[in-house]
Amino acid sequence: MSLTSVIIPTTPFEGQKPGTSGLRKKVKVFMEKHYTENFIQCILDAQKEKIKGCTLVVGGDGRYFTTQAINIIIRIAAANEVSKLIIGRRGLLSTPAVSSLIRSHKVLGGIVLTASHNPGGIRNDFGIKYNIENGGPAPDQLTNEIYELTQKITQYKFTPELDCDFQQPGVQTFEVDGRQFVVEVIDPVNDYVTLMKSIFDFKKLRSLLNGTETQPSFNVLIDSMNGVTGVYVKRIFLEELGSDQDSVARIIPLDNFGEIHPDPNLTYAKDLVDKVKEDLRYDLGAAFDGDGDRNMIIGKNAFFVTPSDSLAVIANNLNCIPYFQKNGVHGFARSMPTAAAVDRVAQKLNKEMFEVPTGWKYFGNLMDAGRLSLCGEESFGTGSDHIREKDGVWAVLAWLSIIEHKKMSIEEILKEHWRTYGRNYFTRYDYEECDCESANKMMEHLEKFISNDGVVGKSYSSGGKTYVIQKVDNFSYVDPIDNSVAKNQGIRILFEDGSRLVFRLSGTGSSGATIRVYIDSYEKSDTTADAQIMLKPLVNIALEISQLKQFTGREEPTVIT
Ligand code: VG1
Ligand code: CO
Repeated sequence: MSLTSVIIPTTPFEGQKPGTSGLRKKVKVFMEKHYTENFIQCILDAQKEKIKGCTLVVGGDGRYFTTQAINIIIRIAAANEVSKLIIGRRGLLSTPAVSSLIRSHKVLGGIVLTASHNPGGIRNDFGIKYNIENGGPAPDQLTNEIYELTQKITQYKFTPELDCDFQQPGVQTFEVDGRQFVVEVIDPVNDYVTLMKSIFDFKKLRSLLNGTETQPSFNVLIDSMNGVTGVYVKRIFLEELGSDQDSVARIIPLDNFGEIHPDPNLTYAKDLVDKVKEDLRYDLGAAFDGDGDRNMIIGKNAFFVTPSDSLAVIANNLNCIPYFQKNGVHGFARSMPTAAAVDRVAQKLNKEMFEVPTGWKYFGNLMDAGRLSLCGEESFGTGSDHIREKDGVWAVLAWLSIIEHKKMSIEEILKEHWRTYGRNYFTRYDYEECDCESANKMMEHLEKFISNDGVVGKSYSSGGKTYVIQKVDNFSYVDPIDNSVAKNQGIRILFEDGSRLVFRLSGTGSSGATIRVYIDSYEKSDTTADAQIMLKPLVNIALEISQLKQFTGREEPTVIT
C-alpha cells in the first residue's frame, strides 16, 4: 500500500531550547498537541539537505511517552524523506548504545529519547536529544539552530496512516509518497556487546568474577535502578560473564523507573549503598542512571569513589585495557567543575590535558581530532573515545579490568593513588527546584562579586582555616579544534592554595532552578580524612560569598555528593 504524507499547520511553542543535554520537560508538556511534532520537525529541518535519503538511529531509556514519541518520529521522518530508521526493540537503546550504533552503521545521526537521570513516569520528565554523525551530542551551534527553528515553525510533515510496530526485531518496508521508507528494529544489546568485547578481555573478567583455583571470586552488585542498562547488564554480566542473580539488581527497565530517581549518587542510589554495607560479600557496587551513561562505583563496605577520582585512577591504569594497549593513549580531559585529580596523572604520564565546560558535547571535537582518549565529569560521567558519550557499563568494565590486573581492592587502589598523587577532596552541593528569580539574583550577585576591584587578595576564614582569593572569572572556553566559544559556563573563585569554588545553574532540570556549588581542595599528604569534614570550612565560605541561604531561603542542599 502506498501512503501519502500531509502538511500540518502549527505554531511555535516557547522554551524549546535544548539545555546541557537535550530538551527536557514534564511529560504533560511533550503530550501537548504538536509539541513533540514541532521539535522533531525542527531537528530534521536543521539538517537541511542532508536529511533526504539519510538513516537515523532512534531509541531511549524506555521512560513513559517513549512509544508515543517514536510513533511521531516514524511518521515525521517518513514524510521528510528520511530513508531509514534503526530503532531499538521496544524503543530501548542506552545513550552509549545510540552513540555506538551511529558510528558502527555510519549514519547521519540519532534521536535519543531520555531525560537521563531525571525521574520518569506520567507525572515526571521526558526528553529528546539529537546526536550527530560522530555519535556525540549535537554541538551548541546546532542546538541553537534547532531552537531558532522552533521559534518560527509554521508546519510539519506527517504520514498519518503509517503504522509501524517496533516491539520485535525485523525489517519493514513502506512506500511513502512513492519512495521507499525502511524501519529496521534491532536487538538493543548486540552491537554494544560486540564493542565491549573488542575493548576488554572478557575471559579475564569472567575468571575475576567467578574465581579460579587460586583466587576467590570477586563479588559485584550491579544496580540498573530500573533504567535501560538492565538489558545490557543482563546480557553482559549474567550471560557473557557468568555472574549469578545476586550480582544484579533492578534490571527490568520500567517506564517510571519504579518511582525512584534514577540518578546514581549516594542519595538516590542509597538502596545499593545499604546493600553493599550490609553484605560484606560484595567487593564492588555500581549503579547507572536511566539512560546508562552515568556510573557510580563503590567498594567493599560501600567505600565511595568520587567520579573525579575514578577518572584519575582509570587514566593511571589504561595499560590494563586491551583497547588502549592497541590504540595508545592520547590525551585526557575533564569538565571544568570536575576536581583536578586526573590533571596530575596527565602531568606524570606526559599527556595533553583539557578542561572543557559542563556537558559531554564539548569532548567530541578533541576525540575526533585524535587528541583525547579518556575523559570524565564529576557528575558520575566517565568515558573514552570508543564512542562519543559517557558510558556507565564501560566504566564498570574498566574498573574490573584494573582490579583484575592489580589484584587489589578498590580501597587499596584509591589509597595507593592518593599516596602517589595526593588527594583532591571534592564535594558538590545541589539545591534542586529553587525559585528561578532568586537563583538568578544569586548568580547576579556573584557576577558583581567577581567584578569588584578588590576581590583578588581578599581573605576568608572558617573553621580555623584561611583562604586567600587568587583569581576569579566566569569560565569561558575556546574549542581548540574549531575555535567555537562557550561563555558564562560558571563562576569560579580560585584560592592561593589551589582550592576552588564553582557556582553554576543546572541546564538539565525541568522545573525551577537547580543551583550547583562545587567545592574542591587539594591535599598532598593528608589523604585519608573524611571529605565532608575536610571541606566544611570551604563550604561555609561558599555560602558566605554567595549568600545562598539569604537569596534562596534554603538551609540545606537537596543532594550532597
Ligand atoms: C548535568 C551534569 C553534567 C552532565 C549533564 C548531563 O548537567 O552536571 O555534568 O553532563 O547533567 O548528564 P547540569 O547542567 O544539570 O549541571 V545526563 O546523564 O543527565 O545526560
Ligand atoms: Co544520563
